[in-house]
Amino acid sequence: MMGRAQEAGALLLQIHDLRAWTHDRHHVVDDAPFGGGQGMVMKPEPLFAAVESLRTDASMVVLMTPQGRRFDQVLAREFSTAPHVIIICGHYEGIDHRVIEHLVDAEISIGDYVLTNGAIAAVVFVDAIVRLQPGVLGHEQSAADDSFSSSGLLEAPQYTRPAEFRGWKVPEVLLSGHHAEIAAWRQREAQRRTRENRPDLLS
Ligand code: JFT
Repeated sequence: MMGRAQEAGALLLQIHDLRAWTHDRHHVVDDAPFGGGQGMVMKPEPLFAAVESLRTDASMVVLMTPQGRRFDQVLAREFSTAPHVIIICGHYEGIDHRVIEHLVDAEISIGDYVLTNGAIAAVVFVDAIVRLQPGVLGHEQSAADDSFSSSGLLEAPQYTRPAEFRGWKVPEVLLSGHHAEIAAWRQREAQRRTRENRPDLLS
């Protein structure tokens, strides 16, 4: 989808190697944490140099981090209108906090589980934003998003042919052609599914 989006001129994705903004022989971007502790921390100098050389007046600087605000469709919509987003995605235990205090506009986490690096989270973040760019997806997108964000419910189950598979039948109402009954069935099933899988969406 990213390829299609770029061909359509909907956006431009550029990937940068932080080591390009180092000056030492070994292009070091990490160091041991002050105060001791496990693992390595990303040094501030290459990150400041990289972001300060890439940003414009219109840039939003995002840091993917497990300590960030939880990413959701509301945030995806917000970022989809930003003219320029710089995403910092490291792969050490953390980042020097001065980067967060003085360089980053938003700390974002894609969810409450632990990944090995921020680039994996960045792929999720970018995908959710790219599909919201005008001209990237057809009309199928807005309808699907609206049903999620405005009804606040999960989608009802869907079926396609055959009407019977291994003895398992598609619910009769979906074959009936009664649009009002189908709508009522989908509403009930959406509520049932939401109660079972995502009770947090109901409270
Ligand atoms: C993990 C991350 C997100 C998000 C950025 C950077 C290094 C590895 C790590 C592992 C354990 C504790 C850091 C990152 C994420 C998420 C994002 C980094 N690591 N601290 N993990 N889980 N949901 N977004 Cl830089």
